[in-house]
This record gives sequence, C-alpha cells and structure tokens, in this order.
Amino acid sequence: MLIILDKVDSTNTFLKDHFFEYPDATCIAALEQTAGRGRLNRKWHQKAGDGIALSVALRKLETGFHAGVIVGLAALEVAREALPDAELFFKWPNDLYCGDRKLAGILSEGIWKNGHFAGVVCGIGVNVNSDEESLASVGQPATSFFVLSGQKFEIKNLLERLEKSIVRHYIKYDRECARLLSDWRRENRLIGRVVELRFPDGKCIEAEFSGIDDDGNLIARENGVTTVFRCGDVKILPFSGKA
Ligand code: BT5
Repeated sequence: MLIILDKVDSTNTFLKDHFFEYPDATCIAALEQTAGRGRLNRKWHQKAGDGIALSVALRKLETGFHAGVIVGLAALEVAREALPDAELFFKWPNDLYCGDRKLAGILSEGIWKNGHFAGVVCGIGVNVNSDEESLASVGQPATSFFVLSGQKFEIKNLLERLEKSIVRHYIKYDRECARLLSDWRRENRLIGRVVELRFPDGKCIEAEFSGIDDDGNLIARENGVTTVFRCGDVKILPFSGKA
C-alpha cells in the first residue's frame, strides 16, 4: 500500500508514530518534508516536489540492516530504469551514488515493542528534479535524475514504481535472502578500493574496504590490521590502483 501525503515533517517520524496501525510493507511518501532527517541527526534537504521522500514499514526481517538492502536494491532498479546510461552504485552503508556525487540516501530506524525487535522504518530520499543550484546547498557533492539526464520526472509515477519494486524485493528477500544479499554486495562497487573512514567521534583513517560482514558492517584493512566499521561515513578517494 502506498499513501502519498502532501506535507509532513518527516515520513520516517510519521511512520514510526503510526507503525502498528498500518499493514506490513506500507509505504508513506510525502511531496514535501519540513524536517527530513539523515543518519546521526543530520538533515536531509529537499525542496517541495523536487524528489522522492518515502518510508516503508518492514516487520519480517531477520535483522535490521536487511531493510536498507531491500529498499536500496529497489531504488537502484527504479533509478536504472530512469537513467539507463548512468553508472550507479552503492556507497556503504546505503547511499546511491553516481561518480563522486550522492543521488539518494537511506535512513533505517529500528522499532522495539516491550523489549522485542518489531521491525524497521526505512526511509529513502532521492534527488529527482533538483537543479545544480539547489543541490549546491546540501553540503556535499550531490546529483539528481535531472542533472544526470536533462529530463524532469513525474514524482508520483516514480513513487508508484518504487513501492512496487520494494514489495517485489521484499518477497524475493523472503524466498531467496542469500541471493538478495549477494546482489546488494555486488552493487557495493567500492569493495577493494582504498577509502577514508570517518568514525562518529571524528577520527579518520584511510584503509582498504575489504568487504561487508553478515551483519552489514564494513570490514577495513589498514597495514595488516582489520577494523570492523559499524557506523560512520565513507569518503571516496581518487582511484589509486593500490587495491
Ligand atoms: C542519509 O543520511 O543520507 C539518509 C537520508 C534519508 C532521507 C529520507 S527522506 C524520507 C525519509 N524521511 C526522513 O526524514 N528521512 C528519510 P546521511 O548518510 O546521514 O546523509 C546526510 C548528509 O547528506 C547531510 O549531512 C548532507 O551532507 C547530505 N545531504 C543532505 N541532503 C542531501 C540531498 N538532497 N542530496 C545529497 N546529499 C544530501
């Protein structure tokens, strides 16, 4: 089920507040968010009508990080249909990138009831019709469907396609979880590259992104030392040919 609201503070906040009132896999989208959120209390910037802001309630998950896998692969499918010539990939944990610019971001939030894991609200923001001027204010290199293709897109149509793709990937997850996870790993094109890892306390290291473990953590190798990177940011460094 897809519900499109005209305006809301944040689709994630809305769905967290109403999580138990809607059936599994309900998608809540908004044409305008007044307080869109990123991870670590950061802001998600999007002008009204410029992009996709959608959150889905997922209850039948083995573990929380799988929500980002399902929604990420669905968004990648919709983006590839719209932008057949663009080289799109995931930047860990779940950003969608083209080159060194961010096209979409995902925020997954666990829901707990009486001490038990009840599911995840997984929200995705995608830059669709944003122009270079509005993207310049988001604080990091960003791109949009419009910048990449020169075309404007109908947001409601993309929301419908995204909802259908999320449901399809959720069903596939239920039947073939291992295959879905390997599809997702394959789209993490930075594996094998040297990247900069920024920890939440601000500490930075340069290390080889050597893989992703079964809990979705990034495994990094630096001078023979292996680090498990659970939370933070990955910065893409120019290709060094080292890895
Ligand atoms: C994310 O966080 O990228 C998750 C964004 C999730 C947004 C969706 S919209 C629907 C749902 N409802 C919500 O309230 N949220 C979700 P993070 O990895 O922390 O990245 C945030 C950072 O990305 C910001 O600090 C900016 O630097 C940058 N940023 C903000 N807006 C952007 C945009 N439109 N395009 C690219 N980068 C952006």
